[in-house]
Amino acid sequence: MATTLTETETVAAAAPVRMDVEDGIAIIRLNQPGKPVNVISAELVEAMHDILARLEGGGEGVRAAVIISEKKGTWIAGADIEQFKDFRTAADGEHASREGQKLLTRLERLVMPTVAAIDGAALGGGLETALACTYRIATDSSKTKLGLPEVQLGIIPGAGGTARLPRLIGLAASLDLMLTGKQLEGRRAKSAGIVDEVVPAPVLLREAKRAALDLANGKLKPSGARRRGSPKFAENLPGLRGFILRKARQGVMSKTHGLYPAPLKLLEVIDRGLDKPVDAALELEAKAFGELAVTQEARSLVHLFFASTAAKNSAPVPEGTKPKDVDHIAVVGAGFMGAGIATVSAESGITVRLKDMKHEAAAKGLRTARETLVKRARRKKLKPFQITAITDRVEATAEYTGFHTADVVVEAVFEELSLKHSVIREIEAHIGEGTVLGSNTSTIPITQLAAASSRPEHVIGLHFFSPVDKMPLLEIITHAGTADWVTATSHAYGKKIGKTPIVVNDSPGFFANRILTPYMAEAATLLEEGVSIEDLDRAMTGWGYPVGPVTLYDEVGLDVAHKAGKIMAEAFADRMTPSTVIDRMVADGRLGRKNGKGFFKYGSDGKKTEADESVYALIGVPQRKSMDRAEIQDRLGLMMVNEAVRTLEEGVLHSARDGDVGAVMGIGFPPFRGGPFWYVDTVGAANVVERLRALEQKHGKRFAPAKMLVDYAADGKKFFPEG
Ligand code: T1G
Repeated sequence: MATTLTETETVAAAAPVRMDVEDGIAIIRLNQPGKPVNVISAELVEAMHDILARLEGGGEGVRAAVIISEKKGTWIAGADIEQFKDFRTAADGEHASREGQKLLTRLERLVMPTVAAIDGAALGGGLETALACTYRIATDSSKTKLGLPEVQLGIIPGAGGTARLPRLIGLAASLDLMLTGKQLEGRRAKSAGIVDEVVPAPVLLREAKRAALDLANGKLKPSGARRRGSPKFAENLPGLRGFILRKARQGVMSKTHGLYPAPLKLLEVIDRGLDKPVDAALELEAKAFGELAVTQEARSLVHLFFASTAAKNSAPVPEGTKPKDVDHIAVVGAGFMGAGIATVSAESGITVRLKDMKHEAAAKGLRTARETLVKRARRKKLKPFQITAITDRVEATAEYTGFHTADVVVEAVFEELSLKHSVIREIEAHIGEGTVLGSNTSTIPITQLAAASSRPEHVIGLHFFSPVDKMPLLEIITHAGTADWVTATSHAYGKKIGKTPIVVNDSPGFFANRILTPYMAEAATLLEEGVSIEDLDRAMTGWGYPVGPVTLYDEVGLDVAHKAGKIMAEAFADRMTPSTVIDRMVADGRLGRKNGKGFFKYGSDGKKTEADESVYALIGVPQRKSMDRAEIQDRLGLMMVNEAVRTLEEGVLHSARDGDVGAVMGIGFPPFRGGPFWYVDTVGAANVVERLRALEQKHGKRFAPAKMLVDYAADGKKFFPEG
């Protein structure tokens, strides 16, 4: 019997928050309708003001309040980032920040104690809400994450975080959190002094109510109470604060080359606000928030946030295509990549058979996996006891036994077509109908691999990036015959292991290497023209890449780049003809960091030291010449952007959105530029075409702008018209 909701029930159901009074305690329950997470939207702010008015009014026998979420996995994921798109002026942003601050200051000034009962993500405005409460209890769930990641969106905390966090945990600790955007699990948040208690999720509400009553009865003192209002005593020692801020600034400059305004603004706001009353510090925060929220950097990073969550949450398959669950996989080839794939899969709860020709080789792969985990535990990204639990999920073997139970098999053997063909045949002799057969090839067309398969519809490219545990992108490559359930299952597998998957259509180099190759080839050409190794790398890190192209050659391995370069030159001879530089380097036995001989010299610790001057004679350019940094940046940067547009034009990419995610997360395209397509929209297609034409004039046809770019320039079109 369908029940029709009364008008009040409908309104209540649609409300993002409601309050019930239980045993003299107000239980404020968050549950944003129609969204998988709770965010601080205008509706939530309004509804919370109504609740605070009721509590300020007293009269319901309420002695304390608990704020808890009814949504699994998130407490509050921060302000509604969607709203940032509507900011037209700095004043718009400042106003939104002031509104958030007003609400949380009102919460903080409630006469009764308030307890934040946190299970799931409490990020940005979510953590700021908790900081305005008297007491914080978090669960020990792995989904519970606390942090202020605003700088990753090109902004700063705007609802009091820059004032309340330093006053709670001190300057240095709060800077570490706010400048990195790192997210802490419950126990680490407790040891950092952010939360007062950590409890198992099932008893969260009971413990929160107990704490609320104990606070009301004066039986419990919030641990932060002693410190509230003044930074950690020691940090007030003359000069120490200045030292902390100077160090932090140096760290920001070396990491960002000053290309990201938010972290620098954050340091300024905190420094100027720390000695002021909270209200004055909040004013500084709101003003800075507004200014940053309308910067191009912030718009690009917000674009990337939504582009990456959308790529993560939707695969280009017909509606209703059901992915298979992936609980057990097998990896063939226990080298650096194979071991990495086994590690991230086991870390996500998947059991793994790691196979190699010989058992020793497979066992070596397992050791590599353990070493990776030990390093992560050292960086406190993992608890030591978890290492054994994870490696216990990986079984090293030289046999194909057990492969028939695998949901996915990933082939990660040496990049050689005939070898991959024989391995595919071997695997298929041991797997059933329902198993996805993925290849970690980085350049060989999947169509060519599927040609060796008796079930080509099961074959798909699963292109991981090195190092697998750090690189967030998984490039999934379908060939014309790949079945939709195989694509959907591969996408779901990628999301399950914490990767951001993009799905592209088969083509030499797929998307990532396709746009990286002409960029790298142009770098080699500039070396040949006499530009120095340092100038090249400095120009491109100065444009926002994490490392320069020459360093990247040594990192990837000159033999790998040489092999990939040849495959790509065959497919795109008009613009990817490799210069002889790499031939000569490889012929001279220079493979890069892996054998300590490349464009750079390496110390006994394997770390890069300086450019190896002897390279110039080897590549036949005794004379160096200086080149305008902007020209270097244009020749390399626009090569990549232009090629990206071609991949959309040709249908390799399903969307410009995926292109931006793939370029930033896979090959280090500068995030503050939003990706190649967002970059074109930012500077204008006409501007890019004009610069390419100028380069084409001077340096040849390889700079000819893609047709789609010329059309967009002519029609004034954008890849993201909604901006
Ligand atoms: N605003 C708007 N939408 C959001 C959102 C947010 N803050 N967080 C998530 N979503 C959407 C997301 O786009 C996706 O949409 C869906 O929710 C599920 O997300 C004042 C100003 C919380 C850890 O930076 O890190 O607070 O694709 O797939 O993997 O100082 O989302 O389904 O349509 O990512 O379980 C600071 C951002 C904001 C946190 C959940 N907060 N979110 O991960 O789900 S700035 C953040 C996340 C701020 C204050 C300032 C993650 C998550 P769709 P999902 P998930």
